Amino acid sequence: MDLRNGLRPLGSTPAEFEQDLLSNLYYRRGTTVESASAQDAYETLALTVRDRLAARRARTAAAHYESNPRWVYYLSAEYLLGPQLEQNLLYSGTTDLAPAALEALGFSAEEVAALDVEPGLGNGGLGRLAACLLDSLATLDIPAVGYGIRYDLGIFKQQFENGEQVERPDDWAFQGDPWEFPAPDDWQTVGFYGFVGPEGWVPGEIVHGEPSHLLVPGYGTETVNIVRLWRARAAPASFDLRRFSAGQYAEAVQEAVKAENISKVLYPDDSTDMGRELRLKQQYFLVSCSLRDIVRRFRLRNADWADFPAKTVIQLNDTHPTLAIPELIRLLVDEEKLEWEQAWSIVRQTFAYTCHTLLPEALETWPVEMLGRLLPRHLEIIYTINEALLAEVRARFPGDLDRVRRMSLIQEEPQRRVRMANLAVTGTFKVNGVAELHSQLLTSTTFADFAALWPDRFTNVTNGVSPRRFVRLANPGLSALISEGLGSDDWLRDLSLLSNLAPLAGDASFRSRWRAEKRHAKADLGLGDPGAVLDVMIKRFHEYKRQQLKLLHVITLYQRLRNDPARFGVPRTVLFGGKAAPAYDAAKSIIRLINAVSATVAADPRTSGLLRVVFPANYNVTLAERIIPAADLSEQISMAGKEASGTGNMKLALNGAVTIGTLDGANVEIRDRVGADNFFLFGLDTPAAAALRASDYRPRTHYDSDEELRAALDAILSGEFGGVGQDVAHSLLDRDEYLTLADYRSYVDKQDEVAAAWQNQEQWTRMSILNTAGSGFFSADRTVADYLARIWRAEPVRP
Ligand code: CBF
Repeated sequence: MDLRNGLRPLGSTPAEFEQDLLSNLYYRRGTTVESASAQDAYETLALTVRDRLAARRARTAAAHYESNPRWVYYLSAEYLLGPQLEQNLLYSGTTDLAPAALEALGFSAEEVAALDVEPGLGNGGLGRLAACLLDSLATLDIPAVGYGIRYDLGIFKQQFENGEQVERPDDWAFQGDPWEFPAPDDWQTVGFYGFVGPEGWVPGEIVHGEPSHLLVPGYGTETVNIVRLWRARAAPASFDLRRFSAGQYAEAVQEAVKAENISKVLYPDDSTDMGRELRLKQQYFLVSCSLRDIVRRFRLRNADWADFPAKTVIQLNDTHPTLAIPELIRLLVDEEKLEWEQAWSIVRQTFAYTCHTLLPEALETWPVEMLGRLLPRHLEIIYTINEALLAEVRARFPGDLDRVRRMSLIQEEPQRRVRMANLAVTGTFKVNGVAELHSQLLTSTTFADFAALWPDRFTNVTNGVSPRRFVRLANPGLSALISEGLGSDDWLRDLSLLSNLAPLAGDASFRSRWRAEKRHAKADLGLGDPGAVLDVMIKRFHEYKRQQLKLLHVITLYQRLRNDPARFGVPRTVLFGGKAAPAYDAAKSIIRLINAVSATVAADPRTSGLLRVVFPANYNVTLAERIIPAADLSEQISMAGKEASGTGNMKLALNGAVTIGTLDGANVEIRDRVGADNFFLFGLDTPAAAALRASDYRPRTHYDSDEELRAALDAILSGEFGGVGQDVAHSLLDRDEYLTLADYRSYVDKQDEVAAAWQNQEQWTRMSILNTAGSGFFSADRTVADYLARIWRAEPVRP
C-alpha cells in the first residue's frame, strides 16, 4: 500500500475541525475541556492547523522525491518569521473555522491569538527578507529548504527605563513551540579547533547539531516547504560524571554548556574576543550541519558528484554563511576524495551570494589567527583559493600590485584578517545587490575590482515583501476594499494587478472608503485622531538611517508651535519604532533623546491635539503589522548611498502611506513606480553626498546659517529635554558622519509641503491610493521570479 495515498484526509467542515481540535486536546495535549487553559487552547489549535499543513507537506515531499528536481537551498543566519498562527490559519484555509471551534472550548479567538509568540530567530531587514523569500518560494511551488540556527534566545526584548533602552532576554520558546517538528535522529557532527595532520583535519572539539523544522506553506497552492533549524547539543561524552560525583557540578557540565552556547543567542555581543569567536563558531556550525544535510538529500536520488550543481543551488544570505565555500571543498576533497579542480568547479557552479550592505564596516572580516585556530583546515583551503585568485588577477592586470592587495582574501594591515565578502564573490557564480541603485554601487565601489575581473558575475534582484502578511493579514479592511475594487483577490498571488486600482483614485466614493479604512487602522492602534498625520519611522536604529534628522524636525515643529504657530502646519503624531544594537552607544543616545523629547512635548499643554511623539518599545513583526496599515507618512530618510534597499519602505507604500525620502536604496524604484507627484523627495543624491563627504565638510556652517536648525540644536545642548542628548548634538556639530545637518533644510521644507498636502484630504487620498496601485512590483513573488530567472534556474514542482 502506498502510505502517502493512504493518509486519512483531514476534514474541512466546522464539525470536523472541531472534532480534530478536541482529539488533539485529549490525545496530544493530554488535558480535558474542563481543565484546559488558554495556553492549552492555543497549542491545540496550532496542532490542528499544523496537521493540515503537514498533510500537504507529505504530498509535497512525495512529489519532490518523485521528480528529483533542482533544489534551492537558502542559508541564512536569521529568519524573522513573525507570528505564525494567523498566517497558518490563512494558508491552510481554516481562518473561518477556528473561532467557533475555540468557542466550544470556552475561549475567544482573540485571547488565543494573543498567545502566539513570534519566533526569536531574526533581527532586521535581511532576516525578514529571508522569511518573505521562503514564503514566495513555496507559493511559486519551488523545491526549497531554508537552513538556519534554532536560537534559544532571540535578539533581545527592548524596554525603556528612564527613556533608555535596556535589553532583556527574549526567551521566545519558553513554553515550547507548537509549530516545530524536532528531528533529533537526523543530527550532524561538527568539529572545531584541533590540527591538520597527515590524515587530514583532527578536530579538538565535537558538537552535535540537532535539527528541527518549521513548515513553510505556499499561498493558494498545495506546496509546503520547510525551514530546517540547527540547535547545538553537547556530545554525550562531554558530561564529566567523575567531577559530578565529586560534587563539582558546575565543572561537570562546563564543556556541555560551552557547546550549547553556540545556539544560545542570536548575534551574541561581539565587542569581546570571546563574543567574536562565538559568532564565528555559529557561522561554521550552521554551514557544516546544513551542507551535510544537503549532501544527504542529494544522495537520496543521485550518485554522481558531477550532477551536484545541476541539482543544487545554495544562496548565501549575506556573508554570514560564507564558510560554506571552504566547507564544501573540504567535504569533497578530504572526505569524498575528489580532485581539487573538480571540487572547486562544483563549488563555483553551486553557490550564489546576496550582499545586503554598502557600509564598509558591515563587510565581515575575521582575524586569521582566530579562523586558523578554530578551523585550521578551512584556513588552508582559503589560502589555496587565494593563490588561484591572485594568480588570475596578476595575469589580467600585470604589475597592478595595489589591485592585488585590494582583492586578496587576506587583509594584511593593520591586522591579518580574512575578508569574507571577497571570499563570497570568489566562490560563487552570481552576486546580487538588493535594489537597482545598490547593485550599481556594488559594481562601481565595493566590488569594483571584482566587477572588472568578472563583469558577468554581478546582477541585481530588487527586494520584495509578502503581500499576504503585510497587506492581507496586517490590513484586512483595506484588503477587502482592494479586492472589491479589483473584482477579486487574485492580487494576493499576482501583485501587479494592483495597478488596476489607479483609476479608482479618481472615484470620490472609493476615496472616502479608503480614508475610512486608514482611520480604522489608526483607531485600532490607539492613535485615533483622524485629523493628525500619522508620521512613521520604523526601522533599526542606525546613524545612517538618520532618526536624528526626524528628531530635529520634531523639535523644530515644537519650537514653531511655541514661537510661531502660523508656521506649525498640521496636527501630527510622530511614531518611532526600532531597536539599537546593545553595544552601539550613539544609537542608544538617539533613542534616549527621542524619549526625552516625547516626554517634554507631552508635558506641554500647548501641544495638545497638535503634536505627539510616541515610541512603543520592542518593535517587532507583530507591532509592524499594526503600525503599517495606520501610517500616513513613511519616513525613508537615510543618507543617499547608504541604505542597500529597505523593505519597510515597500510595506508602507503598499498600504497607502506616502513616502518622504531621499534617493536611496529602493526608494528610487518606489518613486519611479508610484510617480514623482506621489512621493516627497528631498536631500542630496548619492553623487552629491559622496562629493560632500569627500570634501572638507563643516557641519557647523549649517548651524551658523540656519536659524531653526540652530534653535533645535541649542535646545538639546541647553538640556531642555530632560538634560540628555548633548552627545547627539555634539556628534552632529563636530562630525556629522551622515550629513544630517546638510539635509536638514531640504527635509524641513519638504515636510512643510507634506503639511500643505495633508490639508487637501481628497488629494492626499488620491496619492495614497496611487502608492498602493504603483507598488505591485514590490512583491516577494516577483523577487523570487527574478532570482529564478537570473540566478537559481529551478523549475516548479506541483504536488
Ligand atoms: O536586503 C534586506 C535588507 O537588509 C539590510 O537590513 C541588512 O541587514 N543589511 C539592509 O540594511 C536593508 O537595506 C535591506 O533592505
